[in-house]
Amino acid sequence: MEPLRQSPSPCPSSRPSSPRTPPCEMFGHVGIEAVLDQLKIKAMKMGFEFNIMVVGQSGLGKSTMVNTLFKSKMWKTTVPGFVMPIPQTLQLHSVTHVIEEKGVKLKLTVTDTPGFGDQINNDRCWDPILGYINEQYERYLQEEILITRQRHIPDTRVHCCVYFVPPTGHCLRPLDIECLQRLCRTVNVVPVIARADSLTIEEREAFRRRIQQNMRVHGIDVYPQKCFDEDINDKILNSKIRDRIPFAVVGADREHLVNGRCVLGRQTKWGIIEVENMAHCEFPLLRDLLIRSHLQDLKDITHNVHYENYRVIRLNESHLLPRGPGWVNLAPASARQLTSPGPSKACRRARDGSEDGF
Ligand SMILES: Nc1nc2c(ncn2[C@@H]2O[C@H](COP(=O)(O)OP(=O)(O)OP(=O)(O)O)[C@@H](O)[C@H]2O)c(=O)[nH]1
Ligand SMILES: [Mg+2]
Repeated sequence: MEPLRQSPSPCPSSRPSSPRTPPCEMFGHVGIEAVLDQLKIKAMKMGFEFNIMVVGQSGLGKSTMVNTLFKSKMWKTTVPGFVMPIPQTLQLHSVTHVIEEKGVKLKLTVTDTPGFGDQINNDRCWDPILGYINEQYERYLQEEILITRQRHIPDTRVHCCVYFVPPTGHCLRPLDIECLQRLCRTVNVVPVIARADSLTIEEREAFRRRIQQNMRVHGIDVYPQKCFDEDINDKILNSKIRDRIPFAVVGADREHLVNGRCVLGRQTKWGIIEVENMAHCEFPLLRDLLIRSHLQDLKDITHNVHYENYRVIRLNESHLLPRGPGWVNLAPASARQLTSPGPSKACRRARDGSEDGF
C-alpha cells in the first residue's frame, strides 16, 4: 500500500528545502502581525479595569488628586453657582466609574482612604489599608479556585497605591518609612511629594534626593521596581522615572481661564498654579505613568508578583487544612492574615522553610 507515500504534501513549499529540491517560499508573509489587531479588537470589546488607591496623612490632597487625575470625573464638587469643598474622607471607600475615550472603555475604581497618622497613638494605623488590599487578593483567589469559575474574574485588586509624602522638606518620617515598607511588599507603590506648591524648586529637588536615599537605606522598593525591567528599553525608560520619583505634585479640581485656555489649577494671590504645566509641578509625570505608559505593566506586576505571592502563601497554608476529595480546601483568610506584613517576605520565608512568624 503506497498511496500515503505518494500523496502530495498539502503544502510542499512549507518544508525545508534539501540540497536537491529547489528553494521554496517557506518564509513568505503569513500575516502574523494581524494578531495585534485581534488583540486590540478584543481589548476594546472587553474594556480595561484599573484600580488605584490613594494613601497618606490627612489633608495632603488625596481626594483632590483623584479629581485632578480624572479631570473631576470622580467627585463632583461644583453645582452651578456654588463651589463645594471636598469633604474630609472619614472611611475607606471606593468609587467606580466607566470612562470612555475614543472607543476605549476604562472601568476605573479609585479607593480613597482616610488620612492616617494624626492620632496620638498611630500604632498599626496602616492595618485597614493592608487589610483592604489583601481582602481584594483573597476575593480574587476565592473566585479563581472554584471548580466552575467565571470566564472573567472581576478584578478589584489594587494595581497602584499612590502614597502621599507630606512636604516637610526634611526626609521621610518614621511613620512613612514603616508604612511604605509594608505597602511595597504587598502592592505597587508610587510615592509623591504632596502639596508641592509649598516648596521652592530647590527644596523639592533636595527633598526628593533625601527621600530616594531614605528609601534605599530602608529597603523601600517602589514602582517601577528595578528587578522587573524586562529589557534594555524598560531599563532606560524606568531609570528616568526612578530618578524623578517621588514626583512633586499639586492637586486641583477647579478650572481657571489662563490666556484664553481653561486649565486645572490653584488660584493664589500671586497667580495660578497650573497642575498640568511641567514648569509648575510634576503632576503630568504621575498621570503619564499611571495611565499613558505603565497602566498595563502595573496590572501585570500586580497579577504576576503581588497576587502570586499572596496566592502561594495562602495555598501553602491550605496544606495544613483537612482536604475534601480532589479539592484545595482553602478557608477564608483571617483578619490577621489580611493585615500581616507583606506576603513577599512571608513568601520567601515559606520557600526557605523557616518557621519564625512575621
Ligand atoms: N496648597 C495646596 N492645597 C491642596 C493641594 N491639594 C489639595 N489641597 C487642599 O487641601 C485641602 C485638603 O484636601 P483633600 O483632598 O480633602 O485632602 P485629603 O488628603 O483627602 O484629606 P483627608 O480626607 O482628611 O485624608 C483642601 O482644601 C484642598 O483644596 C495642593 O496640591 N496644594
Ligand atoms: Mg480625603
